[in-house]
Amino acid sequence: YPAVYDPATPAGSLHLRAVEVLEGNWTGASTVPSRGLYPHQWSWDSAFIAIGLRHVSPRRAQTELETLLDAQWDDGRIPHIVFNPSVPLDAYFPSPDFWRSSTAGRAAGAPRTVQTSGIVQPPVHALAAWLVHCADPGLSRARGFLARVYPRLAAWHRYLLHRRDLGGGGLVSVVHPWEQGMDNAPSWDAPLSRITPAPARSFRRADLDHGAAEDRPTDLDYGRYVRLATDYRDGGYRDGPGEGHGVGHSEFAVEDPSFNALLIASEHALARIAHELGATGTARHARAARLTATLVERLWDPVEGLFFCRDVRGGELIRERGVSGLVPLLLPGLPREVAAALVRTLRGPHFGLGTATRLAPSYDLLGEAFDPHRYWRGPAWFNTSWLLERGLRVHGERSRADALREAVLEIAGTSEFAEYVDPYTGEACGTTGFSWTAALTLDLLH
Ligand code: 9YW
Repeated sequence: YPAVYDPATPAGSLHLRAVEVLEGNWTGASTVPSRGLYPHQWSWDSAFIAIGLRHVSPRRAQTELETLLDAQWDDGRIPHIVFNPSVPLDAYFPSPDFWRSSTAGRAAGAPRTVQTSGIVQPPVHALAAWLVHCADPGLSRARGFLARVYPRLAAWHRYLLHRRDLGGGGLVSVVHPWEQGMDNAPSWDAPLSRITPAPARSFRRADLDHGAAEDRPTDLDYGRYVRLATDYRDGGYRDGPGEGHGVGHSEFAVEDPSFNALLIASEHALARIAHELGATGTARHARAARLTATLVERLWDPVEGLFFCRDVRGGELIRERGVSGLVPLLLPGLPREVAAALVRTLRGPHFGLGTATRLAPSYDLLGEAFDPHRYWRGPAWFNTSWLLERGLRVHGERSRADALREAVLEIAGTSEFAEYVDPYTGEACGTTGFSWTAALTLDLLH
């Protein structure tokens, strides 16, 4: 296939190339994010992958989600990684012998037959399940797809809302930067600075075998990631006293706008799923509306026109401008003035969409920590662009949504479906042949 995306060639070739990426990354029961760097199944990757895969094979898209849900813990958590037992232990760090899910996670109900991590990732799954169903309702009904996944997704949301409300204000907290999915975002710098890093020699990073060191998190970041994960594991992956309200054990607890917005979007999807299965779904829509109000109350800054993370330990908003603060645009129930302000911020000097950039950067272009190549500290990612495209459309910003869609399709093609790109030039960073980039390209082509 052509090495460079040529807008003159039919969109079909982009479609074929995206399908080839997903074929190449399919293992028989799920899709790896990328062959070299990420050789297992990742939670929110699988949700985005299923959203694209549904246009190619609704059956495989269902399987993708079912495989992930088969690794769900009894307490309802969906682990952030499901390990492939045929991959050598040293291919990815932290490996199953670090997480020790089947022993350390016993009390929390980790599965016995499959090895997983013990932390979570953003809850995009109910949204994905609903979209997968919609791609082929006949097949979905024939296989009882929604009836099987609904109780699991409901348990997942229950876990988050009951065990992870560490701030006690109704929102979910993450206890590790990996849980939020934007691993080294500058928003984590302040809460992470309190964490004593694990000694560099106590672990071996496998990511540097595949990615350029200057595109990846630093060793100091990794030392802190390892410390937090070790402490969580050694505490049996317990989340806190009693029902989980209050700060609990974790030294790191942050309410993140993107994580919570995705939960709310998924709660709306769960309401639709409930309705399809014969219930009303009204209670779930009402809960999603209440959560939207809580999100605005706790994390919205009207002066900045942006949502910020809340450091539950320190009790304050973390005033770093990240793409995570724009993701709530996805929510249909957002107050009109909040949505309008988010669109202005997206186009303004800090994110520059439509002027300085064509895809939103992961972090403030004017921020002190901005680095156009380093992972979540500046580069543009395709999943966040997909979420913002949806958000613009939901709030009636049709021409801006169209422009963002065009940019995603073009840059996904020219970058060989990169993991992330320089937000100014579109130059590929990280790995190429990245599954969610290919999957979300397919979704936007349909
Ligand atoms: C890592 C798999 C994952 C994504 C995360 C991303 C990265 C893993 O890759 O984390 O080793 O750094 O930050 O969002 O799910 O694609």
